[in-house]
Amino acid sequence: MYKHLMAAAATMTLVACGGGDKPAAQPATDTTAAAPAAAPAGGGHTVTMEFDGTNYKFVPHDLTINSGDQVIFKSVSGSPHNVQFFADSIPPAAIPAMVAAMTAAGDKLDSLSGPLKMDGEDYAVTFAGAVAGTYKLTCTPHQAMGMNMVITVK
Ligand SMILES: [Cu+2]
Repeated sequence: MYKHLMAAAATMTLVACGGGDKPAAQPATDTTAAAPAAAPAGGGHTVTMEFDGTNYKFVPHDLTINSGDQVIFKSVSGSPHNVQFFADSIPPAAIPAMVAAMTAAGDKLDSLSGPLKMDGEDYAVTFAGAVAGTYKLTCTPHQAMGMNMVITVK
């Protein structure tokens, strides 16, 4: 019985110390965190940008989406990475839509290239108005190392 009391007292002391040492962080009261900033109209997909010790890669390498879906590219290792489409590797009719999508997503290197992202950073591209077809893309810094993928809009 005494041991139980001591354990309980120790636990309470730790809790009390923990609460007193840190500023009170109350995520539950942060109402802005609950509301997504910009919910995509279509479905959402996540592609990670990685270096596995041998290869630089997008995971998955092949992804099929619907027009209007959003793809979030997450840099997880081996950064910097980016997303670059080539005008001759996407449907010609999709070029205006993809230039607009890359512009809407923020700074870019050129009309079909997104900004460099460090590990832990995301880059979201919404395929609004994207016509059906295959969209080949690469990562500019690791293009020579074969870091590429194919998104199929159905
Ligand atoms: Cu890369």
